[in-house]
Amino acid sequence: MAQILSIQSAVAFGFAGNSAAVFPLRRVGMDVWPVLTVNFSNHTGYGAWRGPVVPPADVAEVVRGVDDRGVLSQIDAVLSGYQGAPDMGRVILDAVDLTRSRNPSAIYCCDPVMGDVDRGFYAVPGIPEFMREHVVPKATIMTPNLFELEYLTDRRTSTVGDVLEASTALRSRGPGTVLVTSVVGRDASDDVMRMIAQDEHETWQVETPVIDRKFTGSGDLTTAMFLAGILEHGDLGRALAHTASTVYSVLKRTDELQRAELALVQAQDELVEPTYRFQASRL
Ligand code: PXL
Repeated sequence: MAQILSIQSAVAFGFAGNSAAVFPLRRVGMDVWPVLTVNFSNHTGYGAWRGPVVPPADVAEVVRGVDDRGVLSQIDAVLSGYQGAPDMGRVILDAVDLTRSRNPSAIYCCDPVMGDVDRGFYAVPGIPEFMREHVVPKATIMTPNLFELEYLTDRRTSTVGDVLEASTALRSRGPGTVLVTSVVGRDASDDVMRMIAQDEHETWQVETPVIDRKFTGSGDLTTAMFLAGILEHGDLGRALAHTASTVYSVLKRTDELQRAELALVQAQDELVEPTYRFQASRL
């Protein structure tokens, strides 16, 4: 069973960060050890929230305590998402270094959570810059949405070809595998949402119908499912297709139930046997 050290936010109400990733990862058979970067009442998309950012030194202490148990060598992947504070990035990279010193084959999967086309940047200042300069070179897998990809590579994209070039540019700076999410059809029909996955050997694309509403936490769920697929069998096209199928099926169910937050509990079986199945095509 793969073991994942997942350093992300936690919310009491709703599903974002670790609160959107931990249960799905466990539901598909991954052994997750959550480390919390913030302990908020709810995700920040509500515009108001309460609760602390965990001081980065305290996050480091938790990781150090796990290391004291002598178990970091069992970790297959470090996963990071919403960071909360600019100096959290350094603590996370230190956790990656420590984990790799215990298990040199551990991978680092980074969702560079900083913004999206609808909200612009929502990460606090300093985080995007740190991601671009220091995190990109260390990551094994990165899962930017289109907005984040454009920032990280300092490129604008309008066609799928542009996205592929930007993804290649990102890969050349560090992460061997890149998953680009929220690629909306600008050069094809507008009612399609694409994800594109690329590594040194292959590029795959999958298309799903657009559901006309926003789902906070869907990116966190997407990264978690993609990482699970890569850890489980390592097949890029299969991981991409399964990610699209499970995430779309959960979102569809969430929409049908008219829930404000992801219907992760109600739709948990979709994570294993998705109702809607999409094939990935090789580009
Ligand atoms: O889905 C990204 C995310 C994670 N964690 C927290 C957030 C958000 C996005 O708003 O607020 C706390």
